[in-house]
Amino acid sequence: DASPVKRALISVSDKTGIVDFARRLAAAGVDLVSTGGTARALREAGLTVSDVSDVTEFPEMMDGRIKTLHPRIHGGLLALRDDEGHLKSMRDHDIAGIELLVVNLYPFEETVAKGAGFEDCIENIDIGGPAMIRAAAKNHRFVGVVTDPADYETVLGEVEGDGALKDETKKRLAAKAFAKTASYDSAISRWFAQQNGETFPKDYTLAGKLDAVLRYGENPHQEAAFYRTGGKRPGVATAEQAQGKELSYNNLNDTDAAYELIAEFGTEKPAVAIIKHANPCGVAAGEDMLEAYLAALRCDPVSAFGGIVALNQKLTGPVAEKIVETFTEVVIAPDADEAAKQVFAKKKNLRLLIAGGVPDPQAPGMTIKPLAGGFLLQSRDAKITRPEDLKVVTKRQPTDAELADMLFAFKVAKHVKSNAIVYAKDGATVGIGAGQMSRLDSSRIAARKSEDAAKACGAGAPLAKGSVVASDAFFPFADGLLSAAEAGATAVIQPGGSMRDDDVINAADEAGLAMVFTGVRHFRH
Ligand code: 93A
Repeated sequence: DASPVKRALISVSDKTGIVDFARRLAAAGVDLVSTGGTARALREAGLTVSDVSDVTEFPEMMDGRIKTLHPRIHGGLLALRDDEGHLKSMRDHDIAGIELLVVNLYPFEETVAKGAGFEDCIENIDIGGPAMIRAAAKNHRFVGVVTDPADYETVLGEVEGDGALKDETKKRLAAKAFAKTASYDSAISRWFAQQNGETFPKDYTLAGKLDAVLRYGENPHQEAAFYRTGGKRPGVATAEQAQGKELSYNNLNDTDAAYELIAEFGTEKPAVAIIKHANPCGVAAGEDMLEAYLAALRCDPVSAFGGIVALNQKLTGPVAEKIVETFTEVVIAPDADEAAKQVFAKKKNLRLLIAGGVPDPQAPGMTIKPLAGGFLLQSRDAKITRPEDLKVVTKRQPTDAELADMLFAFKVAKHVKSNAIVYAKDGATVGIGAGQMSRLDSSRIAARKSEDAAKACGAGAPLAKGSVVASDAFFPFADGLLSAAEAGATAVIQPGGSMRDDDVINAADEAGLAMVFTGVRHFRH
């Protein structure tokens, strides 16, 4: 139904670009009708606009709560132009058709995000806007509905062309309009449930905005896309890509794991993580970023090939020079200096992400895991272990150096898939065992990795000699612990809480180990 656009109703909170858009509509012969603030803005720009209140013959009232909620407006949007009965109603009740609706809603989410009070948030729930959007979208055969300034240009192109909107355009705009009202209402419902103290409302709706259709998913035969949920957490979703190839599904997943891990270290002192398959293969923190990178790389240089590197401070030229010596897929940092950018510019494929900041590891948030027929929702693991949380359970007290390494290793273990075992020494991992079904296997793998690393860097003994070991959950038996001692660990950090804690503590005492309990478990799957 390519009927010409004769009348447009414009009612927008975000007035960006609206004057130019309206001016070109008017020039194409379209009559403009607007609500108070929008009409004012258009008039100030010299345009001729009718007021909605003149159309409805009702003033805008109740602080603007009632503006467009009127049969003259909704009839004009909803009437089927090929239905005799509808046309008769229009004539009988003096309802004129509206062929184009341009609306963007009261900024509810923005109001919540800036920390406004309850009443202010409530007032920013738009009622008339979504009602009109849904009416126009339902009647998309006859009405075009624009809810996104990004569509202004397409609409103008068609109206300035033959005066009408194409059917396929109206259909596309209608789908977008319903997505808009759905995500608007889902934000309100989640916020409202939260106000009532419900963390998990009866119905949970999640809305995202398509950021990119990816080339493929985890594997080439899977389709995939990346959606933004509007969260402001600095990281892979909000970072700017300064250079490099398009990010893949696995890149995005791994880079997220890398940056969330690096967030544990704040920004005060340099820290580096190298990630493969969403697990760290080397992590180091220290006084100097270049040394930290080299220490992280030393842990498992074989796995680091094709890895993701995350830094917690600005990437500089000398560090960039070292990174490009190993084939690397993605580098993410809060910032990068000119020298670093120049080094990377020579590696066209290398993706550089500038995140702007490092997220707060303690910030609340939710994580979602899909499963057949539903999804699991949980609050993110925002738990931090501090020195005062540690309980020494062995006869031997840990040394200061052991303590520092234990806290470091436990931070890393939190970001290793379970079962996680992490050996660390001098602020660097020296062996990581991830994702095994038995803790003993993770322990053995981590120990073997420390032997491989020693060979690779020409060290005389396995790097785990004289290290500390962290476990993401308690050792159920003494065997895992003893295998760590055998590998060269002198101190152990673990949550504790096993039925056989006494056996494990005795074994530690016999082996001369120092051991601390954190009381906190960090499973990650
Ligand atoms: O308070 S409302 O829910 N009641 C209405 O009848 C109504 N009609 C349009 N809000 C309503 N609107 C919204 O007003 C629009 O969705 C738009 O966001 C805003 C534009 O107001 P103004 O033109 O006065 O700036």
